[in-house]
Amino acid sequence: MTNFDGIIDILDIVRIINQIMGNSELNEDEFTAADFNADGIVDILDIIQIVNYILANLKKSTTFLWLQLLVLHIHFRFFSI
Ligand SMILES: [Ca+2]
Repeated sequence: MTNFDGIIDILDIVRIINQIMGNSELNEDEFTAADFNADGIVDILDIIQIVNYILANLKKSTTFLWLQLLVLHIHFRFFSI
């Protein structure tokens, strides 16, 4: 489970996105933590599951709205032609 600072939050997602986009590298422990579904790959599916995990713990807040925008952005970035 993502545990860069002991809390799963937006910063973890940003770091994973940077890893996927090739902007930064996760170390071995971070990679293991980021591989949320434990399939040996850190990708968009892990981000979606992490976001869902966060949303399960957050309902109404500005963070929730921020995450919705982030998810829309991710979908556009990865799934648009
Ligand atoms: Ca994975």
